[in-house]
Amino acid sequence: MTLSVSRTDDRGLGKRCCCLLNVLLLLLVLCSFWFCIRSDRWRHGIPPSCRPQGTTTNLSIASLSPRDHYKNVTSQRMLYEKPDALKPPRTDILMMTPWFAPIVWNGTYNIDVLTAQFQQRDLRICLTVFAIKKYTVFVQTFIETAEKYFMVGHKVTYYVFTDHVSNIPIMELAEGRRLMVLRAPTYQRWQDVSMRRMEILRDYSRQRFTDAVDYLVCVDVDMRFNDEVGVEILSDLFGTLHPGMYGVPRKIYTYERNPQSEAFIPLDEGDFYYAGGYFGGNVEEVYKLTSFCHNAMMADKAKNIEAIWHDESYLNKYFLYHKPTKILSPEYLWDDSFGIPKFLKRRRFVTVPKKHNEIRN
Ligand code: 48C
Repeated sequence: MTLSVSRTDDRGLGKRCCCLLNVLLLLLVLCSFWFCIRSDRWRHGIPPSCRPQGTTTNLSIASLSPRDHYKNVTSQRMLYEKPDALKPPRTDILMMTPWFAPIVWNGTYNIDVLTAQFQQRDLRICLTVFAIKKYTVFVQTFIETAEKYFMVGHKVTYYVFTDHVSNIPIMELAEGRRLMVLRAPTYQRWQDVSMRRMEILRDYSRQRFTDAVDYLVCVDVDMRFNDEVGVEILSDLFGTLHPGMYGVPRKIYTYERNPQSEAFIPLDEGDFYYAGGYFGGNVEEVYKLTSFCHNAMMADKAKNIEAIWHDESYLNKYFLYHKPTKILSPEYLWDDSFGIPKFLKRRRFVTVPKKHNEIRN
């Protein structure tokens, strides 16, 4: 069968092709015009702090506070041992992650140099804890030991979230230190109390901390400070190695393994196992972390799923795909029931012994 196309058909076909081409051209022009409009609106529609790199912002350099000008920090004359480029200060532990985030261990940094740098930035540090129901009993020891060891000499505001404001003791604080007691809702299950911390930290990061805080440090309250914790921990986004999981293969990590859960991590993935009781960073990063964790928990809750270690499971999922810029060693969150291994030169923040079933119910 031959396919014949007559002349009149030829002309008709030619006209149709020409119209089609015109329509396509018009569509192309309209689309590219629309795209230009959209992308411009997208760029100016998001808050300055979230703008992609390289976009023009209306934030004039002069308006940045000294705290923002990290590069304006200078060092003064100081005497200390020269670092040796060929001999690391410690060889018994990992000092740096594969993505160049420092892991903070005693003996691997010079606190005087770091303090001199941070001191010039006049930092406002916020330490947050939740003391809901019976956990108010831990606040006194927590604050007393923080006064002795946590960021001594720097401006620190304690934010204590509680359902019993009257149970929080009035305490004498050093100069430059404040205690804010804020009401927080309570929940029947201790797991919910623990998980809902992410929601409250998200809301405060967005509404209150933005202009009042430079770094957030979010920790468990049933703990006490036992040794110095200084500016060495500060970074845009930091987590802490869990005291029970620092030396095991990734498939042993107690990640959430249910593929239906938002906290799911497969057996062949995972860098470290991070403790739920100690994380922080700048306000924007903590906002993103807490927002992710809360949204993920709510999505699981809607499917009647709760991750194996609650907020800690969602935190680990977040850190897997949003790598922390610094990691604290288990010196910063230790449980003496694990003994004192050789590599553990300092125990800076330790659990307070308690009978879990009594204190939680
Ligand atoms: O404040 C409470 N009250 C509770 O009844 C249960 C948990 N909490 C908060 O969540 C405390 O701030 C706890 O430190 C934290 C959950 N962490 C723990 O219970 C252990 N440190 C694992």
